[in-house]
Amino acid sequence: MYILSTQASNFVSGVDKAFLIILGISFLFLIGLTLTMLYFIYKYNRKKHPQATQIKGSTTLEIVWTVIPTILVMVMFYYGWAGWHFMKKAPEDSFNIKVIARMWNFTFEYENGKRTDTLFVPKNKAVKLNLNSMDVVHSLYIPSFRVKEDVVPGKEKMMWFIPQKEGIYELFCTEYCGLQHSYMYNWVKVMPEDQFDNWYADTTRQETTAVIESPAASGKRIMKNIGCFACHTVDGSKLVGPSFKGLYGEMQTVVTGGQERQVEADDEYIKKSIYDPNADIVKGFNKGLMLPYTNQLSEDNIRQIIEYLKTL
Ligand code: HEC
Ligand SMILES: [Cu+2]
Repeated sequence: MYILSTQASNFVSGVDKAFLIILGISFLFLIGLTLTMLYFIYKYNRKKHPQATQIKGSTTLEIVWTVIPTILVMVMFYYGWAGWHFMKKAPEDSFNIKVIARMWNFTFEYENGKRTDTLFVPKNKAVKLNLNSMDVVHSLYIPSFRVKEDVVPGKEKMMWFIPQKEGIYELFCTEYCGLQHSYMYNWVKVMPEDQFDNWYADTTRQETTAVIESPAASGKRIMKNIGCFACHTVDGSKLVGPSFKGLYGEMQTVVTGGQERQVEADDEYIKKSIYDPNADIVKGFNKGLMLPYTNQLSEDNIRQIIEYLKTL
């Protein structure tokens, strides 16, 4: 249960307090109303109380049931507001990270150009996430930090927090955003500040894993991380997009500007399919579903992807 988890961020205590107070008030009412109901069933049942009495209003009662709920609602409002209002303003010296949400993955981009699929953050430092969506409305949720915010295309949104405990926490999309919505599931890794600084300074490693691997293996990992397999398979079955099985080097029928034509699936074609997917549409598939990856994949990445496709 998240309620019992530790103070993973500066917002945990405020949110949990509001939650427990509201839960507590709800429980009091549940118990109080149930007991009153049972008592009335007993007291006013037909045998004991055969003759119904007409009651013509009671000012005292009316005042009581207006004033008490108003106070309770104001108490709930107060604690809710107290826990929430400072979520809306990040400290000036926050560490900025750009979040890019798209169907169906999150990418985190750091100011020095580092780009990852796991959110790495330093402990005890204010972190501000600038939220961007490339397509539809997503919502970024980190339950252990008690933060959640919609990611809306064309709108500047942000969230901030101070991670307070080392560890790995869940992060996911909570706005149903299409077929593979459930793929939008990642991790937040909180590291001590010196360890984070070392990780951050090493810009030679773009990706999250540090293992040495073949270009084809890198290609596969990049595709997995960035979410290509949400729409493409490697076993010949169709999803939203064509399967990659046996694609490399084969002739492919595409529609270019309304004209059908045959092209060889070579390096150029694959690169173009990734940077400008809507130029040539594979016959039998829909235009506009795959978005250009121009800002997210370097030429190196594309080379590694091609190496992987060759193995299929
Ligand atoms: C939202 C779904 C979606 C995602 C995510 C996606 N694609 Fe696509 N892709 C498509 C669709 C649909 C087509 C077919 C229409 C077209 O050609 O644009 C396609 C076509 C392609 C083609 C041409 C395939 C062929 O058979 O000729 C390649 C190559 C490709 N995608 C690579 C990628 C790579 C690499 C990624 C990840 C970086 C990716 N796609 C992510 C939907 C997607
Ligand atoms: Cu989403």
